[in-house]
Amino acid sequence: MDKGGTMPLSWHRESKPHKFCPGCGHGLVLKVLGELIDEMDLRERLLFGCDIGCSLLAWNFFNVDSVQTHHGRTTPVMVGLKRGKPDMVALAYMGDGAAYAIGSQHLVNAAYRNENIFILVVNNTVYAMTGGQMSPTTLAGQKTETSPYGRDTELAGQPTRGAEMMAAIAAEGAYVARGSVARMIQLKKFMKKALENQLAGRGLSFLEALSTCPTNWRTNARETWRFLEEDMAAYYPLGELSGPGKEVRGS
Ligand SMILES: Cc1ncc(C[n+]2csc(CCOP(=O)(O)OP(=O)(O)O)c2C)c(N)n1
Ligand code: SF4
Ligand SMILES: [Mg+2]
Repeated sequence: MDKGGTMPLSWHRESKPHKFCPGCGHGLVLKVLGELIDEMDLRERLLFGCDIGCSLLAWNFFNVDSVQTHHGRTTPVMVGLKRGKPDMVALAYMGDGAAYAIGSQHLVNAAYRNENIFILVVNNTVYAMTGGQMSPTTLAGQKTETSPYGRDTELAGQPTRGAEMMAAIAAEGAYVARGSVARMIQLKKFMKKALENQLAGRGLSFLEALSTCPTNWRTNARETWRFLEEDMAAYYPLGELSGPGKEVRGS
């Protein structure tokens, strides 16, 4: 601030208001990422790939090189960019629908090949951008636009535990964790370790962030947070699943 209390002009040029709904978790995940871009001096090195879904609202949010692709294809696009530009830090940012439905083959192949990229999945249990349809991570019994009586696991199967799937495939050196926007300090620690893993050239880094979508959940603030902290965290335990010095699950 200058003495008159106004912001320097450069701040106005470099920051933008976000476009997420009030109470959305995407903004919290990106806040952590933004802090780490500055703290780890990544602004000139980061390749930010975002997917289709509400994640794409971040495509001009950071002053870094960015690219947007469709439904989980952000993973192979970032693999290609990283192979071509190994000194850059490649981040594929996507939702649960993109990652675990149409893009799941790319996750599996990236894990088997231990690609040296960072995949960050924001799990809000729905296809949010298109109006809140059931996604692979919709909880058993959870009501959505396409499961108005609640997810029937006899018909739709059990919700996908993506971090567990990735940890089961992950090679030596891969980093796999699950955090939550309800635990910002832990989320930042996990995200930093994921970025450090790539910088050390150890291979795949995968972080799932449990997140909120009050617009499609149709929840007030109290029920939004309760669903995140109780229902989601019970089925999707927080912690590190793979990697050096991992924290005990559920901590
Ligand atoms: C091939 C293809 N199928 C479907 C769509 C429609 N579509 C756009 S965003 C979206 C939902 C994305 O959900 P998710 O990945 O969980 O991200 P969120 O919006 O929840 O953050 C869908 C189904 C599309 N754009 N392309
Ligand atoms: S629809 Fe849901 S995920 Fe998308 S911006 Fe709104 S609250 Fe966030
Ligand atoms: Mg989603």
